[in-house]
Amino acid sequence: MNKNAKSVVFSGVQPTGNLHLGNYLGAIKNFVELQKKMECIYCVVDLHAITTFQDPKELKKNILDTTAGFIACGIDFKKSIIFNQSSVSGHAELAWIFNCVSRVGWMSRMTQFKEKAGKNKENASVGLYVYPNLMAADILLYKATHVPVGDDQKQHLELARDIAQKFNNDFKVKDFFPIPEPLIQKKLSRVMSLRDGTKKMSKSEESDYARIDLQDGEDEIVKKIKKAKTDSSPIPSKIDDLKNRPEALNLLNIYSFITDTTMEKTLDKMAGKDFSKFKNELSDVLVATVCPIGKKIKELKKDSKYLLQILQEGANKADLIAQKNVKMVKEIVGFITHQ
Ligand code: AQP
Repeated sequence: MNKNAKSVVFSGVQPTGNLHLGNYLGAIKNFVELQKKMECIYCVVDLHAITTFQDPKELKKNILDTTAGFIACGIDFKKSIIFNQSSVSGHAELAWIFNCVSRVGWMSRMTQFKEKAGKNKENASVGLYVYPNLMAADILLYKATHVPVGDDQKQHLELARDIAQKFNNDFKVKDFFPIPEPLIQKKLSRVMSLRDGTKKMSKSEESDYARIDLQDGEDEIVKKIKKAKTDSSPIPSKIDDLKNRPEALNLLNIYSFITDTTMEKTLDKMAGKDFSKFKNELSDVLVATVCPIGKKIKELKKDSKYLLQILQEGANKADLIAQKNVKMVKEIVGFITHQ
């Protein structure tokens, strides 16, 4: 990375449903930490959301709920910029230019498209296919240098790096776009589904029992953890013995991460116990972490005017940076720009 580039953090969350434990531990917790030391821009990525059909009324509600989630988790809108993506036109403009920089071969390697499109690829939206180019535009529109994401977004971020590099090379503008660095939680990069430890916890998973929503109350959390899939063996004493036990590994990982201990220490404490005892302790730490956030989200949701005002102010600030950078990009590309 160019050593002179100013550190700027950008990340986004799709308003496609309720925020869950995976979003929080994998990404948003890191957003909160980063605002202590860097300039941060956090976006509710509604343009990404419509790559799969969203009911318009539901989408509006989800944009506000995600904004409430950001604030309830600890993002300070006075320090960091919070806004919704579609209110800054630079995202769509730069995405088009990147559609022309990015290569079809690069797109066809993206595993998330294959997973989300499923068997019926012909019927997936074109937007879903070029989604990673829009994500590159989101980041590079602000010349962001650091991107906190969950491990599932690593491949998209590599593509953003390739696009930045190709743009700089093609147009001979060395260092114009920084090459953004992913910031992925080392200890817990991917929270897995409570029903299937080989799949990530996700908003779009049909079963509610697959995830802990940040708005779940104590009873729901206890019930979901009780029902979480495990196996019949007791908790082992060695990490290696968790190799073929994805559900057990996931629950122990979540516990270790939230209690800020190493997996070794967790296993020292829990080895030999059966899962029902461990699940009680896991529920306790989850209730203590999640319920205060959920309570705050519910309070904030009552005041949509307040949330709209935060988004409006954030959009104004983001747009100032975006317009300046889009103008420069247009000039580099050879477009005629006007005052
Ligand atoms: N299970 C997860 N573990 C760790 N990190 C996760 N993230 C999402 N799920 C997990 C991270 O959260 C940020 C926001 O993700 P997103 O909502 O914009 O998109 P997504 O990854 O597609 O999330 P979902 O929940 O799976 O949504 P749907 O079901 O709508 O596709 C990202 O940084 C992501 O890595």
